Amino acid sequence: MTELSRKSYDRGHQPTWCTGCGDYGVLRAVQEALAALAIPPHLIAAVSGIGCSGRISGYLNAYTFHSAHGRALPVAEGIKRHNPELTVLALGGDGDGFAIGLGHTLHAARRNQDITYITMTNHLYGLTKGQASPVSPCGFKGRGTPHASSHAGLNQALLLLAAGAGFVAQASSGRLAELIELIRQGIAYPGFAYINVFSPCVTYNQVHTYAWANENLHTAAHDITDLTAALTSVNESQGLLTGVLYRKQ
Ligand SMILES: Cc1ncc(C[n+]2csc(CCOP(=O)(O)OP(=O)(O)O)c2C)c(N)n1
Ligand code: SF4
Repeated sequence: MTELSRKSYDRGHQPTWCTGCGDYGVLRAVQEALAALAIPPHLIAAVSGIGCSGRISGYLNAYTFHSAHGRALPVAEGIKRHNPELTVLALGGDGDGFAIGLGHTLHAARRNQDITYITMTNHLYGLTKGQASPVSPCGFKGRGTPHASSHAGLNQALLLLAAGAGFVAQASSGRLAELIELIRQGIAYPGFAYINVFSPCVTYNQVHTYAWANENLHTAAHDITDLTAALTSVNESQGLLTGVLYRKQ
């Protein structure tokens, strides 16, 4: 049997993401995590939504499906239901999963199928050139939102915890080793696993940069088996925590 390495999950297509985009780190981390788990590519299905982040499915060597905007999860759920032996990943942007796809996100967490859902959060709509997303904080000015967002941003981890996700984690795409390990744990978790990655858009977002992530994200220190503790610290930190935030026993 050939040994699996990161390259085993590389389809050989050159990504079209801007130089420095955080999504490169996510692609690399997914490939490394799959290699660490030694899951053969023919036993993996990766489904993405639409957005810059949605291109990730085209770069992975596995069965992949580039679905419609906000619809990665229902496609992933259907695949898992009919092919339970597959390792199923769903991937997309914060707009994909928390604007048009929010209903699917919450219900997928509630249904707790064994799927790993990874969001690449750049706090805006990258593909359509920088409009605010539901995760953009109040006051955020994007190219398509020049008068600033007038609403508070959603706390993604808090929503997923409340909806019943069994595994919730957050990471920065700039910290590769931690990201690989969290994705590895999420895929290995036997239930719905959510990993939110702060993945900077270097072209349209001059606020949520790699430096912003280093300054503002702190490692979670609560008991990750205690849902009440997780809800409290994720709420009080406004979601700016990294590491495993909750793991249902
Ligand atoms: C049904 C539908 N509505 C709107 C669009 C236009 N659209 C394409 S990508 C996108 C948002 C992308 O933002 P996000 O999901 O955060 O991904 P990113 O590009 O930032 O990675 C939108 C609104 C679409 N493709 N399909
Ligand atoms: S526009 Fe932003 S999100 Fe899209 S590829 Fe470029 S840096 Fe990445």
